[in-house]
Amino acid sequence: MLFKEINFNYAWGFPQKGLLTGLDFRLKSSYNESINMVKITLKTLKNRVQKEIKKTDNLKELNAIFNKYLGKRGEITQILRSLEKLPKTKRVKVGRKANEIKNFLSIKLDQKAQEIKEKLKKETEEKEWIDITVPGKKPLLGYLHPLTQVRRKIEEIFQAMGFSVVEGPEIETEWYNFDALNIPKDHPARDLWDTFYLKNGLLLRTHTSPVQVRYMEKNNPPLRIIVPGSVFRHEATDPSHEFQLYQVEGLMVDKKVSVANFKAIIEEFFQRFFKKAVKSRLRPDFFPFTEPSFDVGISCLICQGKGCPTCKGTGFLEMAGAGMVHPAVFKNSGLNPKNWQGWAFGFGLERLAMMKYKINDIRLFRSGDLRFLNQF
Ligand code: FA5
Repeated sequence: MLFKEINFNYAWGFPQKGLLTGLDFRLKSSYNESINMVKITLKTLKNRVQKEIKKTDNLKELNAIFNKYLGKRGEITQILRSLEKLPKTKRVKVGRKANEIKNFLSIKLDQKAQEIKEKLKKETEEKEWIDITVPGKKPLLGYLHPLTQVRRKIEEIFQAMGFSVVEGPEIETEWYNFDALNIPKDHPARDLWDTFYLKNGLLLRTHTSPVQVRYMEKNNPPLRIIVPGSVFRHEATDPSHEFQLYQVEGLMVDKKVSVANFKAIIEEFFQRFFKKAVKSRLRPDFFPFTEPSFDVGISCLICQGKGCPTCKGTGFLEMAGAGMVHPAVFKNSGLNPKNWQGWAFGFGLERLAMMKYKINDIRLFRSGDLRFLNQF
C-alpha cells in the first residue's frame, strides 16, 4: 500500500499535473519526511524487483522487468529524475542510495540474463548433441554409366587416330534420314529401318548416317569424323535388340580411300578397345548409301565363339554396318563423286559394351537396376 501511494506521488513536492491525490509533500510534509518516504519506496521497489527477477525464467520477461523499473520511463528512473528538484545536500544523500539500488538491480538483471542464456545454451547443446566419434555416413558417389564410359573410350581411340567427334540432331527430316542417303520414298529398303514418325512430318532418326550428309554439306574433304548418338527403332526387344540405342558413325573421305584403310582402322580400333586380339570378319551386306557394303562382326566374347543366345548361336555378333560411300551420297552432300572416295561405318555402341564387359542382355543398360549398374 505504501509503495502504491508513494509511487503515485514520487514527484514529491513537485507533482505532475493531476497526479497528486493524498500526499502533497510540499504542503503536508517536510523534506525529511519525504526523503524517508522515498527511501522506503526504493527499498520496497528493490525487494519487489528482486522477487520478480527471481520468478522469471525467460529473457522477454526479464526485459519487461528492466523496462518497468529501470527503463526510460521505469519507476526507479523516474524517482532518480525527480531528485533533481531536491536541495543539493539532500539530493546527494538520497541520490547515492537510489543509484546504489539502481546499480544493484542492474547487476541482478544482468546476472539473471546470463543465467537464462546459459540455461538455454545448455538445453540446445543437449538437444543438438553430436557424437563426433560415431563413424560417418559415407555419401553415395555418382559415377558414369557404362555406356558413357564406353562412348568416351571410343572417342578417345578415334581421336588418337585423327578423327573429330561430331554430333547431329536426334529429330530428323525424311530427307537426311532417307532420301539423301539414297533411300527414295516407297523403296523397300526403307523397311529396313522401322521408324518412329512424328506428327509434324519429322521422325526420330533411325541411324547416325544422316550426319554424314549434314557434315559433308558444310565441310570439305579430306575429313575423318565419328558421330556418337542416340537412334530409335520401332522394334521388339530381345537380348541383343533395343528400341533406343547408341550408334557411332564413322566417316573418312579423301582422294584415295579404300576398304583396306577401313579394315586397318577398324582392326586397330578393336585391338585398342578390347585390349586384346579379337577375331573380326567382314561379310557382304546391303546398304543403299554404300557400295560395296558389308557387315562387321566379331567373334562373340561371351561364349568365346561357341554360340549363345546373345550371338543367336552363330559365334559372331554383328557390330557394325559399313561400306564405301555411295556416289549418290556424295552428290546429295554437294561433292563430286569423281573427286572423292570414302568409307563409312555405323557401330552399335551397346553391342561393343556387351562384348567388352561380357553382358548377355542389352536390356540391362536401361533397366535402371543398380545391382547391374554398380558393377561398373
Ligand atoms: C545402320 O544403321 C547403318 N546406318 C550403318 C552403316 C553406316 C552402314 C555407314 C554403312 C555405312 P544397321 O541397321 O545394321 O545399320 O545398324 C548398325 C549397327 O547398330 C548394328 O550392326 C548393330 O550393332 C546396331 N544395332 C542395330 N539395331 C539395333 C538394335 N535394335 N539394338 C541394338 N543394336 C542395334
